[in-house]
Amino acid sequence: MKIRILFSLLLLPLYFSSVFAADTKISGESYPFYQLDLTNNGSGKGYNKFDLGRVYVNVTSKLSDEVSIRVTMDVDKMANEPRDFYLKYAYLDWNIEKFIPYSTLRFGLQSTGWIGSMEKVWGRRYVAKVLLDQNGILSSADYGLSYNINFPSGYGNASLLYLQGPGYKGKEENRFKDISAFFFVRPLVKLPDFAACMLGGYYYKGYSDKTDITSENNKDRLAGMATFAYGGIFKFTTEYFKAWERIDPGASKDTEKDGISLFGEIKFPMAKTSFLKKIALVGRYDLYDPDSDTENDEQRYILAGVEWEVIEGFNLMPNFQRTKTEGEKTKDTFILNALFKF
Ligand SMILES: [Ca+2]
Ligand SMILES: [Ca+2]
Repeated sequence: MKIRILFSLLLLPLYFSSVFAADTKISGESYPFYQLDLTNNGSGKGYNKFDLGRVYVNVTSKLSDEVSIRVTMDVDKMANEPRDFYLKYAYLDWNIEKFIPYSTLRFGLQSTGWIGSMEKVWGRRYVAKVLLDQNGILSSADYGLSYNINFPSGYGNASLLYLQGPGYKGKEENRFKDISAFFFVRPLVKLPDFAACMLGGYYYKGYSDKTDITSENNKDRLAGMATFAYGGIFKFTTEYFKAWERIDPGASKDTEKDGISLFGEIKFPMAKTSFLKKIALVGRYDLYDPDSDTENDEQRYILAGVEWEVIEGFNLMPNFQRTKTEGEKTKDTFILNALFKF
């Protein structure tokens, strides 16, 4: 008996320290690529480079069944200087299911929601940003507070956010805060072949990030999406957004922007060879209008490629990308994108 008590006492500090340490995990992703320009528009025909689209390092720690913390470091695009890590996320999740069913509160520097969710649907952030991120319509992360619901049985999720506005790379210059809400539903989640079908909607009521603004200096966004998927064979998504903004103090009217992104993939789960099972044919078409009052300024973006999941955590995707702004020359690029994920 004495031995057993002594043994327990000896184990006690070990037990506590291991509970604390064992639930801290490190993960990350890096997006290396090789790019070759095929046209003179841009850096010139034949220009080529090796680069990294992004590097993320995540540290997550579960303090208890209710409380967890995440810190994510990020590295930005290549410039003529060392590539420094900077902060992307630093937040605490507090699961409050005991008080309100299916609910979690999140405090700190966090995802603004829509872009991160659309990245999961697109599934290839290592190849290209999603529509609202690519065109700088929204920051993907910001400081604030959010209330998040996970519907039971995988039917979807919804969030309500109270955010600073300038995003994770910016600084607050005014007294205004932004409010945003979004939802995603998977109505057919119980039918295995159609489980990935989904619908989503997003609203962002925001204000300009400049100083000396009034409540007229809005930065509002509305977005919606729909995915149709069948049997792990094909998955097609359409995303649309509209934005109204009056960024400069003294501006007399809103600038209206809108855009649409169509993308899809075809896979071969029925294939005889294991190689074909890991291949996806991927295509995407975006159309973005930065100002509805200006004619002939629309931007088109086309992507076509073949993705090979070599092993889980290592993908290769050779692809062709075309960008074309109305009235300007076409820019064509061949890119070999890779995903390293751990
Ligand atoms: Ca603000
Ligand atoms: Ca236009």
